[in-house]
Amino acid sequence: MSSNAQIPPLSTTTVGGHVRAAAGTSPQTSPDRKFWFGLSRNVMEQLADRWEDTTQAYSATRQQHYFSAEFLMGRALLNNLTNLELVEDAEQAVAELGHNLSDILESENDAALGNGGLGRLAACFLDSCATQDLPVTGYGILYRYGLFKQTFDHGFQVEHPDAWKEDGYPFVVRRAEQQRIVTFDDMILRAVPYDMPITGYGTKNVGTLRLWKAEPMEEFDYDAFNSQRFTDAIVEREAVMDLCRVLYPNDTTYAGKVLRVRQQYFFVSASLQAMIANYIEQHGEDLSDFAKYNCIQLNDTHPVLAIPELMRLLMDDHKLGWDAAWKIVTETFAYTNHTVLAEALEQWNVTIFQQLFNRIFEIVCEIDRRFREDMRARGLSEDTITYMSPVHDGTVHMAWIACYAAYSINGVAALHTEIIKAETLREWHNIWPEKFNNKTNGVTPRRWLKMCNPRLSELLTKRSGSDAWVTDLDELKKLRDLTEDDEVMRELAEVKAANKRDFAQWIEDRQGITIDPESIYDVQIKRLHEYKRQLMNALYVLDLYFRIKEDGEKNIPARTFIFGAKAAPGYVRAKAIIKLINEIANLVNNDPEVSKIIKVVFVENYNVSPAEHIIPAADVSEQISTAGKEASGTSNMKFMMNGALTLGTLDGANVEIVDSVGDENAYIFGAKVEELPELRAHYNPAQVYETVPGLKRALDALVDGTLNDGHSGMFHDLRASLLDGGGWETPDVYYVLGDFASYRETRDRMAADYVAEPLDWARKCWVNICESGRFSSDRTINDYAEEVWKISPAAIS
Ligand code: 26Q
Repeated sequence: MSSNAQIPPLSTTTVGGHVRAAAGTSPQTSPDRKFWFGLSRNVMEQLADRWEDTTQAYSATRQQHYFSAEFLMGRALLNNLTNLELVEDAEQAVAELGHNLSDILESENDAALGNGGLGRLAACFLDSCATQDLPVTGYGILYRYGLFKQTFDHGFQVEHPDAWKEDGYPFVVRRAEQQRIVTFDDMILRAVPYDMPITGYGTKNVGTLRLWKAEPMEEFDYDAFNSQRFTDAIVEREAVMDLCRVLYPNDTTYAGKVLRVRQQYFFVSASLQAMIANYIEQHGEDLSDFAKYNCIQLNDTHPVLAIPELMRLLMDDHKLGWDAAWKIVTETFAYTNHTVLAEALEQWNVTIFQQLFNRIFEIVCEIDRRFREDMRARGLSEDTITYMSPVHDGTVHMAWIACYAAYSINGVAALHTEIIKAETLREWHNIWPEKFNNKTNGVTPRRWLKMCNPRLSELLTKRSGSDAWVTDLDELKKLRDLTEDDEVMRELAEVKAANKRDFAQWIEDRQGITIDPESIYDVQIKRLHEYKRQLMNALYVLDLYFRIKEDGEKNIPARTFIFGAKAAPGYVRAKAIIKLINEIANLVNNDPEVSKIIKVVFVENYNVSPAEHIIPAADVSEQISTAGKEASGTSNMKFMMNGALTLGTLDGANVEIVDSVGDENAYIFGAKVEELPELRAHYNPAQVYETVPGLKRALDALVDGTLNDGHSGMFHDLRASLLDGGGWETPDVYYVLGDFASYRETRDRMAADYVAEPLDWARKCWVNICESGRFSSDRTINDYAEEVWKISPAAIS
C-alpha cells in the first residue's frame, strides 16, 4: 500500500514549481493556460497515491465495467479541486502568484468526447460511482478530436475540428506497460491505455476512466523506411492513427461506417483483454468464475461487439467450449437502451464484419444459428424468428445481439421503459420479461449544483444547517416547507437574479450581445433534432414578434429566448433550423421597438462548460419533445435542481419530474403518448395552419421575404415539411403544428405568472430544487449497483 503522508499540501510553493515546469517562465508571467497546466499537475500529484490504492482495492473485489463510446467529461480542474477540498488553497496560491482562479479555470478546454445526453450520462455516472466508493471503471476511446466546434457564418453552422488536447492534457496518464494488441484481418495494432482519475466528493477513493489510443505496432517500420516502401510505411502508420482520430457525430447520413465499427471493436477488445488479465492475476487461469467478479454495462449498442469478442477470447485464447463461454457471457453483460429512434439501433452490413474480423462474423453467425434453434423450440413463428435474429437480410443487428445475450435490459425513464417493452423491444419482452427494468437517469449534484451554482449551494447549506445534501440530495426534501418563509423566497429570488446578471455579463463578453437581466430567461439547450422541436419554439418567438410588432399587444413580459444546439453535420434540416433561429434573432434583436421587450440569443458552440453558465441563470426549462420520443432527457433535471421551471410535454423524465413536484409546480402541455395515434389518424396540418391563431403568419414569414435563408431554399423546405411534406413525405411527423396552440397558451400563461407574483414563482422554484433528489445520479447508480451490478462499496482507508 502506498501512503500519501509525504505529499506536500497544495501551496504557493508547489503550484509555483509546477507552473514553472509547465511554462518555462515565472508563474507571474505564465499565460493562463500554462498556469492551468501546472496547477493541474499539482492536483494529479495530490491524488496519485489514493488512486493507486483504489485501483488495488477494486481489482480484488467484484467490479463493474462501464463500456461506452462516449464520455462527455467537460472540464476537470475545478471538479478535482472541489472533490479534494482544495479550492481555497488553490485560490490563495493562484492569487499570490498574480493570477485569478476563475480565469485559470476558464482557460481549460472541455473534454468533449461525446455527443450529448448519452455521453454526459456516462460522465455523471463515473462521478457518482467514485463518490459512493463503488468499484466501477469506465472504458472508452481517447479521441484526438472531440465533438466538432461550432461557429456561425451568416447564421449557418460551420464545423471545425476540436483539437482539445493538442497542447497537452494533464489529466490522463499513459500506461504503456498495460498496452494490449488488437488484431483485425487487415491490421494489427497496439491499444495503449490513457487513464483519467475520477475523484469523488467526500471520499479518498479515486476511480478510473480508461481511454484507449491506437498506435502502430512498431514506432516506425525501419525496414520499409529503408527500402522502396517508404510511403507504404507511412500510410500504414497513418491508417492506425486514424482509428482514434475523431468522434462520430450522432448522424443520420454519415459515411465511413467501417471506421466506426473499427473504433468499437478496438476499444471493447482492449478492455476485455485488460479485464481478463486482471482476473487471471487475482484468481488464476480458470476463467469459469469470470462473471462472479465482473459485469459489464453496455451504454447503448455502440459497445455490443464486446459480446462476440468475449466469446472469441474465452474460446480461442482460453480454450473454453461454446457452452461454458456462452454461460459466462450471458451472466456478464447488461444493456441500456437510450432511444427509440431508428438510427440509433445500429445495423451493420455483413461485408463489414467479413472484411474486418471474419472470426467475429463466424461467432455472430453461430449465435444466430443457436438463437433460431432456441426460438423454434419455444414455438415462435418463422417470421418472428427472422425479424428477431441477429443476422438477416445481409445485416448484423447489434441491438438484437444485446437483447439475446444480456441478463438485464433497461430503459432510462419509466415511460421510455414502458415504450421499449411494448413496442421497440416487444418480441424480446414477450420471451424474457424478467430481463427488463427501468433505471431513470440522473445527474451529479456536484457539477450541476455545488460547482456551477455556488450562490444557491450556499443558501441550501445555510438553510439545512449542513452540506450533507451534496452527497444525499434527498436531504433537500426537508426544506420544502420553507416555501412558507418569504424571507427564504426572497433570498432565492436574489440568488437567481445574481446568476442572471453573471450570465448577461458572460454572454456579452463571449458574443457581444446585450440582454436584460430582469427579463425572463427562457432556455432550450440540447442537440438539434426534429423530435426535440426547436422549430416549435422558434415559431412561437416569431409569432410573438408579430404580436408585438403588428398587433400592438401590450403587457408582454420581457423575455430572453436562449438557444444552444449543435446539428449533426449531415443533418440538413437540423442545420436549416439553426439558420432559422439565427435569422429570427437578427429580425428581433435589430428591431428597435421589439428588442426592448424580447431578445433571442443563440449560444455558439454549446458544450458542458457553457451549460454550467446557462443553467444556474435559467427561469424556464424548455422540454418540448413530441411525446414518446425523448427517452429521458437530463438537462430537464439540471434545470430543476437549479430552480428553473419545466415547460414541457409528458415525455421522458418530465413525467417523473411532474410526479415529484406536482402539477402546480410545472407547466405541462401538448398531446400525450397514448393520445397521439388517434390524433394522428385525423391530422390535417394544412387546416391547423389556417385556424390556429398566429401560425399562418409565422409560417408564411419563412417564405415571404421577412426572413432570409441566403437563397438556399431551406426555409421553404422547413415550411413544406410541416404543411405537406413537400408532397412526398408525411407532413409534420413530430406534430409541431398539432401541439402549437397548447404550447402558445401555456407559455403565455407561464410568463404572465412570472411577472404577476414573483414570490409565488420563487415558491415553485423552491419545490423543484427540494424535490430534485430523485434525479441525482447517486440514486440512479445505487439502483444499478443493487439491482443490476450486485456490487458494494469498497472504500480505501
Ligand atoms: C450511432 C450510429 C453512428 C454514429 C453515431 C451514433 C450515435 C451516437 C450517439 C447514436 C446516438 C447517440 C446518442 C444518443 C443519446 O444521447 N441519447 C440520449 O441519451 C440520454 C441519456 O440516456 C437521454 O436522456 C436522451 O433522451 C437520449 O436522447
